[in-house]
Amino acid sequence: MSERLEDIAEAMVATGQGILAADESTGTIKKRFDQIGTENTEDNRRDYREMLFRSTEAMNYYISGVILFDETIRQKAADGTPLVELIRKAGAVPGIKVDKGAKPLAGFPGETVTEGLDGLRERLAEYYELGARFAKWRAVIDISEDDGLPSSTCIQANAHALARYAALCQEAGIVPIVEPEILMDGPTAAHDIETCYEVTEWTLNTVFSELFQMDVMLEGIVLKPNMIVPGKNAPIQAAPEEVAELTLRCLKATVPAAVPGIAFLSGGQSDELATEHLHLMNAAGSLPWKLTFSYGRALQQAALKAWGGKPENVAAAQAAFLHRAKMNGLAAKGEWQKALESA
Ligand code: 5MM
Repeated sequence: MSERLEDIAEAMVATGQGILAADESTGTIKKRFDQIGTENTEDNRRDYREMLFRSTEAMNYYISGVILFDETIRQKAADGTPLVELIRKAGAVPGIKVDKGAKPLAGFPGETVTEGLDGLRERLAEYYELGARFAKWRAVIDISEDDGLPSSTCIQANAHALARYAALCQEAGIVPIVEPEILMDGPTAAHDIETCYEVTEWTLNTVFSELFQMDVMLEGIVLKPNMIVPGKNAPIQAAPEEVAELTLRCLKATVPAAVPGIAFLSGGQSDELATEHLHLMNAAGSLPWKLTFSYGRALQQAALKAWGGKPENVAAAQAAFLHRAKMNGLAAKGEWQKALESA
C-alpha cells in the first residue's frame, strides 16, 4: 500500500467501508466485559479482539481500518500471528490510539483536556515500526448549561492539543484521526439539539483554525466528529431526518473540502440509529467529503453480547459483527434500508 498520507487517508474512507474503533483502554473494556460477566484478563481481551479481526467477510468488505490500544498492537493471536498482521491481511489499515486520556482541566471544574503530547514523537516512531499507519486522539467536550459549560478555554486547549498531535503524526508518516467529541451522554446531557449544533460548530471552527496554525495538511487527516443530536436526557429527542440535516449543515459550514473524509463516532446512540443517521446523510446527495463510520459501541455491542466470553459463541459473535459492519457499509453509500436489519 502507498505510504503517502493522502493515500492512507483515502483508503481509510474507501467507499462502503469504515473504521472499527477497538481502542478501549483497559478500564473501558472492563466496563464492557462486566456487562457480559467476563473477567478482564489479557487473554480475554486478546480472544475478543481476535474474534473481531478474524471475522473475514466483515473485515474484507466493510472495515477499512482498526483503531487499536497500546496493548493490542503488541499482542499475538492464539496461533502466534500478530494481531496487526490479521488486520493487514484483511486489507484494513492498522491504527493506534495515542492520547493518554481526558484529564481535569486545572481551574475549570467539570472540564477536561486530553493529555499525551509529552514523548509523542518517540511513541509515534515506535508505533510506525509496529505497523500503525494512522492514529487517534480524542478530545472530550461536555455541555452543561447550568454550569456555563463548555468554556472557551476548554475548547481552545483541546483544539490546540489536537493540532499539535496532528502535526506530530504527519511528521511521522501517520494519518491523524482528529476526534473532538461533544458528549451526548455526559453528566447532565439535558441540552437540546440546537445547543449541540452551536457547540459543535464552535469547536470545529476552533479545531480547523488550530490545524491551520500548525500547518497540518488537511488532505492527510480524517475528522471524527459527533453527530448533531440532543443530550441523552433531553426532554425532546430529534427525528433521524433532523439529526441528518443539522449534522450536514454544521459540517458544510465548518469542514474544508480538502479533508478527504469524515468518520463519525457513535457516542452512545443505539446501533440502528447510528446506522440510519449515517445513511440519511449519504442519501442526501453529493458531498465534498466521504462520510462514513468509526464506531466503537455501535459496531461492537451486538457481537460482544453474542460472544459472552465463550469460545463456542465465536461464530455467532462474528455473524453479529458482520451484520452491523454490513449495515454501516451500506449506510456509508446511502443504500441502507430498515427492512435489511431483520433480514
Ligand atoms: C472505543 O472507545 C474509545 C475510547 O476508549 P477509552 O475511553 O477507553 O479511551 C473511543 O475513543 C472511541 O474510539 C470513540 O469515542 C468512538 O466510540 P463510540 O463508542 O462513541 O462509537
